[in-house]
Amino acid sequence: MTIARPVRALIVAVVFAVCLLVVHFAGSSPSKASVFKLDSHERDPNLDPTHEPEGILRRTSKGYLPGPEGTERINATLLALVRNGELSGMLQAMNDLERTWNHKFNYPWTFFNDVPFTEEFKRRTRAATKAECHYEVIPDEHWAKPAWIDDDLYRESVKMLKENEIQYADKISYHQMCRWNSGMFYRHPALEHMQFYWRVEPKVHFFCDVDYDIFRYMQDNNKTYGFTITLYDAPHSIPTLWPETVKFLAEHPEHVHSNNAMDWLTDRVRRPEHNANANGYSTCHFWTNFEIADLSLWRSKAYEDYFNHLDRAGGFFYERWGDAPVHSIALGLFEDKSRIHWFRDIGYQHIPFFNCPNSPKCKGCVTGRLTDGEAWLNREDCRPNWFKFVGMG
Ligand SMILES: Nc1nc2c(ncn2[C@@H]2O[C@H](COP(=O)(O)OP(=O)(O)O)[C@@H](O)[C@H]2O)c(=O)[nH]1
Ligand SMILES: *[C@@H]1O[C@H](CO)[C@@H](O)[C@H](O)[C@H]1NC(C)=O
Ligand SMILES: *[C@@H]1O[C@H](CO)[C@@H](O)[C@H](O)[C@H]1NC(C)=O
Ligand SMILES: [Mg+2]
Repeated sequence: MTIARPVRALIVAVVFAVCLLVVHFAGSSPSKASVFKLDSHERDPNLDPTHEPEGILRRTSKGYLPGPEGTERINATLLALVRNGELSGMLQAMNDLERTWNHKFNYPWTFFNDVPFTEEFKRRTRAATKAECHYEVIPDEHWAKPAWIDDDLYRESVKMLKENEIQYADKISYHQMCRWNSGMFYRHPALEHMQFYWRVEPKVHFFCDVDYDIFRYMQDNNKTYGFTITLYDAPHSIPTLWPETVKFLAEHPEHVHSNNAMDWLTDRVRRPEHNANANGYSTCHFWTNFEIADLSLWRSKAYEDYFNHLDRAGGFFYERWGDAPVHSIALGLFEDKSRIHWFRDIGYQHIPFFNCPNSPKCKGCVTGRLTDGEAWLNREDCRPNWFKFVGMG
């Protein structure tokens, strides 16, 4: 059989292209994780149409219809704690996520508030999606300051936190919010049958079209936690969090996972502006305003014991323990680190930080740029530490 010359040329070109692809993807293997830099603009394999990992893409047209009867959806929800006064910021965040992802999958939204949502809030958020919306009031026993918190000690502590310039230290609702996000939200009856959630805050942005079912990806790949950005925390907001954790571990060594990320948690970092770490904890944490997680993490015996220990110690009020360091420490100690996934392909911003992949599917952010704020903010990024100890999985 003879092959016409243009066809031969085509075959040569295809072989050449395949070789290039092989070289490209061999070059982006996890072994290069330790040299990750923010300016390395690798194409994200999950966003690349020529390289969609088998099994994660289910672009069925009938399986994700809106409403309770969706056949392909698993038990998962988009979850937002939000105030009535943040309606416009919530609509903006919803519009971004609906446009880039959820209009293809129609996962329900569940909104939480410590007071009832207004009719206007419900009407306008309902109008922003084809998916179901649920509006839930947080029961007082999940939100109120616990009885064992001493008011005088709280007031004295706030003074000290303010001297150390800890933002929101004097806002009791901020402490309540951090505690609720740490150890309460998953106890709400509205989440009883849910397996996964994706946390969304008002005013955040999403930049990239993502064509696969993120929740199914978590399930199919045995992942329990997904993040986009990790940052260092202000050590003065959590001085006794790690010492309390060490006490807890002495009482409950059985909860520590054999494939833990302890070396990541205790990494000795050098940051001139924050003179080292928080009494043994590096302060590197998953930035939880973005969080995709399996609720069974928080419903586990390990986490229940840990949260109760922390809650009794009082640091959600006497200090300003955030749900980000609390979740991060728990994940680093009690979870198999290989089940934690960096969603490099989800373009995301919560002021003042971005996760911006290199892909034509992203619009509105600058590839690889961490912040459009002041230059020192770039030093807050600690993703390279995660990649160093755990890899890019
Ligand atoms: N309903 C309600 N939501 C709150 C309250 N405080 C904070 N939030 C929500 O909790 C999230 C984090 O609060 P935010 O002010 O963004 O804190 P920051 O991101 O740490 O600056 C946002 O989704 C807020 O809407 C509160 O008192 N009531
Ligand atoms: C999913 O939710 C339904 C009720 O909405 C429940 O019957 C079912 O058991 C749930 N599945 C899982 C795996 O939790
Ligand atoms: C998922 O991960 C857990 C924890 O490491 C492990 O025990 C389990 O075997 C894994 N399951 C699959 C299907 O790989
Ligand atoms: Mg916020």
